[in-house]
Amino acid sequence: MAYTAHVDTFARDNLPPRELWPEFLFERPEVRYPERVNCAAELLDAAVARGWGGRTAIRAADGECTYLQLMAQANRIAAVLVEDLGLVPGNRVLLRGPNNPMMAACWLGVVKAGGIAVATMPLLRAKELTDIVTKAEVTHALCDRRLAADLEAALPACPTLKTVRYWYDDGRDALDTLAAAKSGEFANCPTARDDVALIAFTSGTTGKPKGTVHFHRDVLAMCDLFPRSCLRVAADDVFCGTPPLAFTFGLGGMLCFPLRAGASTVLVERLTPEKLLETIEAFRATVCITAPTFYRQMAAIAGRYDLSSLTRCVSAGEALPDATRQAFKAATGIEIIDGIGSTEMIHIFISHTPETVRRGATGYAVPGYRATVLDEAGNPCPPGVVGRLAVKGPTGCRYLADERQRNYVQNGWNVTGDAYLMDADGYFHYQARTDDMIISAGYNIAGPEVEGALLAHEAVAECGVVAAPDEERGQIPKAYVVLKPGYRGDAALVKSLQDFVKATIAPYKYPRAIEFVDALPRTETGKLQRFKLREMARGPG
Ligand code: 3UK
Repeated sequence: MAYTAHVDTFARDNLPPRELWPEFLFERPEVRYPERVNCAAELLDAAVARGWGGRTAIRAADGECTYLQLMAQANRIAAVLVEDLGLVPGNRVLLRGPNNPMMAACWLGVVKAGGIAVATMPLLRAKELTDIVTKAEVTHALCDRRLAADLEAALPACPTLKTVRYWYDDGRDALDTLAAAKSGEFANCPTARDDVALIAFTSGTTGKPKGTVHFHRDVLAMCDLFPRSCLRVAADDVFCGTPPLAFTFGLGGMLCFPLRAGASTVLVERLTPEKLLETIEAFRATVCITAPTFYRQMAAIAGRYDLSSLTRCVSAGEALPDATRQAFKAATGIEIIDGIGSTEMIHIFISHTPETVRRGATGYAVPGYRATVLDEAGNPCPPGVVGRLAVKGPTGCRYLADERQRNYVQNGWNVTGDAYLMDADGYFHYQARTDDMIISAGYNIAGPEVEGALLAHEAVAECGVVAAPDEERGQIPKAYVVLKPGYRGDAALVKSLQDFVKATIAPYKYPRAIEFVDALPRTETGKLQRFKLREMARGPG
């Protein structure tokens, strides 16, 4: 039996059977970690030991804190969990809050104490919280006081969850009060590199949420590959952006990547494109992390802000249309770094540097990962042929007690559910989600390609293209279009948009139906909710 620091073995006991794990690659020296390692201690105590204690770790509207202060606060929270709240290593701790310094300190504190962080997004409601608590048998919860209502509403249906404490609260039992009584010193739980550090739930649109299990080594691996080879983080970087810490895109980009490099992160709640631009200007941020829709909206107004500090931008969560890349470059001079990641893989596995960008491609396999495109039989497709994207590397999919493990992991490959083609130079070109392909009169049409064409039209602010049922063709591509200010959605504009698409891509792909809308349905992480558009396209009944 391998060494573990976990006393509560629930998470380990509910890992998929070994034969259903993906193949892991630990060839690169960066991802060879000692057998005992605590990733939160690596991000804080090791940083302080390196002499970074006085550097700024977190910046926020109401002040900033150094690495030393953040470590002390995480230590106090860890001490509260272990000494006051009875946490034993391996217990699952629900975290619920927007991106703010306490949310970050709580994540680090839980992991230092050997707990398993189960972070949840602010918009989740009682029903969704109940599903997560039940599935992960969560025992403790730390929650921002302002988000108490939905958690309280979930509690009666959550028998395993016995201990809840609130932060940004001055009550006698509040986390802040309990933490203030602690010294700021804590003996980190000596976790194994293969002990579970977090369970991240997917923001899937159908079925029960899936819990993806990640080890201490996985957190370090996400920090040591993409951020070094593609983003090239430096110690004086100032990060800012939108993805929630509860989304692994945000956990990495908004917290772990900067800490791993001695850099700092700006944590701001509820950002809009305007507020993100203000934040970049006010904090002189050097790195921006957000989703394609934000870049598109920011491009239109970027001229009003001083963005001279900004040097790198990362886009992930959904495909970055080339029209958005070009608009943002024209407005700011910055070549966005696109990257595809997933909750299952924890972070980005295909990307590029600003210099190695290729228009229309997501990039190449991040060093440390291998990627391929598989046909229906599971064999690699030749270059130029569309198939299913498959990857392997030092991180990979392990669902918590879930039958769907067999869908994501096939023959050792992580199969992400995306249709891609690889070109002769090893660049990967996104087509669509495998199950989102529009099949019209026998032709396969990828909605994102039609969207890419529409986005280059001067009248289009945003759009989404999905399958609408059609008597004759089975399905047709239907576009939902948000217009820029000053344009009117009439029949003439429909015709002009259709002609525009026909002149840009293969004419059979043009949107045979177009509907103008005020906004598109999106998730908290900026993803277009295509299933909602498909429901609209099916019409009532
Ligand atoms: C899609 C992309 C094209 C793709 C994520 C970075 O998005 C993240 O995780 P999720 O589990 O979704 C994964 C799916 O989203 N996708 C993400 N990025 C891109 N499609 N181009 C992209 N650049 O369908 C993928 O399978 O929510 C992203 C880091 C961590 C993450 N968890």
